[in-house]
Amino acid sequence: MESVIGLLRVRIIRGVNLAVRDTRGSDPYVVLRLGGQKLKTSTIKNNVNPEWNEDLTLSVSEPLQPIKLQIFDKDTFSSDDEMGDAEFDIYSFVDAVRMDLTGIPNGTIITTVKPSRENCLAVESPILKKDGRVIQDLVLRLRNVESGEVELQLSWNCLAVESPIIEKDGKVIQGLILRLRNVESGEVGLQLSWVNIPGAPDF
Ligand SMILES: [Ca+2]
Ligand SMILES: [Ca+2]
Repeated sequence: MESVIGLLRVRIIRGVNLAVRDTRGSDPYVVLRLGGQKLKTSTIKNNVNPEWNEDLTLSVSEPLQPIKLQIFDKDTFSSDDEMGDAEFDIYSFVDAVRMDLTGIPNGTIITTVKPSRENCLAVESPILKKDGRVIQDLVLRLRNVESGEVELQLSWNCLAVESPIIEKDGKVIQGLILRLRNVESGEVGLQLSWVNIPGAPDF
């Protein structure tokens, strides 16, 4: 039985020295997979050192599974070319998220994941407290390709419990309980709903 424990924000920062899959460059985009979820970034044209700075949000369940990353070269008249892949786990990150970090100053490194044969890390990956939250910086070395690294940053959102989106009385409603940051305790419950304004354009 799976249970959702939170939402993981994966910031895809940049790719470095990615493989060439066209005559000159490549048009790279990143695909992330976790369980049945699949998310992708936009495509950056003709650049093997692309800067995406895009956030992709995955719903994380236990038992924890590894997150798979692939890069492709977008092609118009043929199927997209593979530019390597990598995977990473979030055990240490989730452990850090669950710690009580009250009183720990911003900038403190909570733990560091070291590169090994079992992971795709190119360099040591610090997990630290920053702006009252836990983040992890990762540099992944791509496999199954001649070159390329990808830089990512993980962070956890503030949901204290699962946030269901439901339909009630013909309206879509989302209930949220937010855990407050930068303070020793406190949660706030909110409910979002949508109101249609007569005469507003449909979208
Ligand atoms: Ca190509
Ligand atoms: Ca291409």
